[in-house]
Amino acid sequence: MTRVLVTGGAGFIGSNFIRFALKERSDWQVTNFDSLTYAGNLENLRDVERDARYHFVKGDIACEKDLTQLFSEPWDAVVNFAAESHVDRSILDPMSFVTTNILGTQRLIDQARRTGVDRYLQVSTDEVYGSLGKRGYFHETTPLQPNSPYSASKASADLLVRAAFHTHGFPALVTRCSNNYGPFQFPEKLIPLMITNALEDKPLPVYGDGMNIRDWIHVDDHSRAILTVLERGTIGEVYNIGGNAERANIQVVKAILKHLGKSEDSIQFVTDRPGHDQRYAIDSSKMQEELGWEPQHEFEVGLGQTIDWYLANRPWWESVRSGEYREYFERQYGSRLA
Ligand code: NAD
Ligand code: TDX
Repeated sequence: MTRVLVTGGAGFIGSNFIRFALKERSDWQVTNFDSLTYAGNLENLRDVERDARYHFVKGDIACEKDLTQLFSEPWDAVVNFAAESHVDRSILDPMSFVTTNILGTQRLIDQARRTGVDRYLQVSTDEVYGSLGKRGYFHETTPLQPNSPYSASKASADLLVRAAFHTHGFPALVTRCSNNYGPFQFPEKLIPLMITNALEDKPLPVYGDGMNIRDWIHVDDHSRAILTVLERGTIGEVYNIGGNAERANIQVVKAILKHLGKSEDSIQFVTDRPGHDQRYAIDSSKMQEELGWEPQHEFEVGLGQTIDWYLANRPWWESVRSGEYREYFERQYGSRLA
């Protein structure tokens, strides 16, 4: 059995990866270590919780005591998804991003080095490269120029991982992926926020002029890329992962409304996000040429399926949209929406 530790596995992408890995690798035993923040939800893994090869441990990657306990037995591989992941929250409250994304990553590296792992994969983001103008792409060699507290904390983590590799020969890999979409994404991110607001006949808050561009990738394609890099990537390397689907935000919002048969009158242009990155676009040719991976989901098809998933899973998003989420939503949009 290969013992794999997945941190942050109760979130959107981590839960998708765990489900995928258990299906694809019958000789894997997967432990999900997650502190269950507002974004962590064990409902996301209801279908695998009875699988004898799956275990859940509640704990915090920034807590030395939790990690010492977790690493009392060695792991073959570690995949670090655990993070504060939302840019707008990092603008309101950067400290939790520093604690989890930077301190937590270094603590994980230290424990993994101390006990010895075969491979450690750091799940990073294209946002570490900053923002593009109309032309060009992010390559693995593009300088890091993060613009938000979130992306600065992710870039810091990438540099700590790089330093561990160069200094100690730590067997690390880094992936940098573009914007994910798909089932179980917390409805604070653009696509699920717009779908759920539309379903509740609420305003759809589009930042600025809606012309900022993101490169969208289906979460299933991201999970497959992570498994590929973990197993076959070259230690010490960075891999960009993109969806080849650049769309302006307003296009995405209109496509959602069209799929739901709703009027565009609910779109409300609101005050822009401070420091809002204009465009992200990923060159993932290294993934294709070296590892034979490429995205398989066509954006408009995947978006339609995702909308249908939210239509069919109303209890899931209604429950996560309660409590703390409402407080956040008020802070975020209270002064922006008329
Ligand atoms: P998410 O916010 O849905 O999930 C994060 C998970 O980490 C949650 O389950 C949360 O409980 C857990 N967590 C947070 N702090 C923790 C801590 N201190 N200790 C243990 N667990 C903790 O995020 P996501 O969208 O699934 O993103 C997962 C990873 O992928 C992140 O590292 C993110 O930076 C990266 N990423 C995300 C995207 C995207 O589009 N969502 C794109 C590229 C990269
Ligand atoms: O209400 C909104 N209105 C709006 O116009 C929200 C929430 C977002 N937006 C815009 C901002 C961005 O241009 O939509 C775009 C996408 O926003 P987010 O979903 O917040 O994603 P982004 O800021 O691009 O970051 C995402 O991709 C990279 C993830 O949240 C990160 O975790 C990942 O690393």
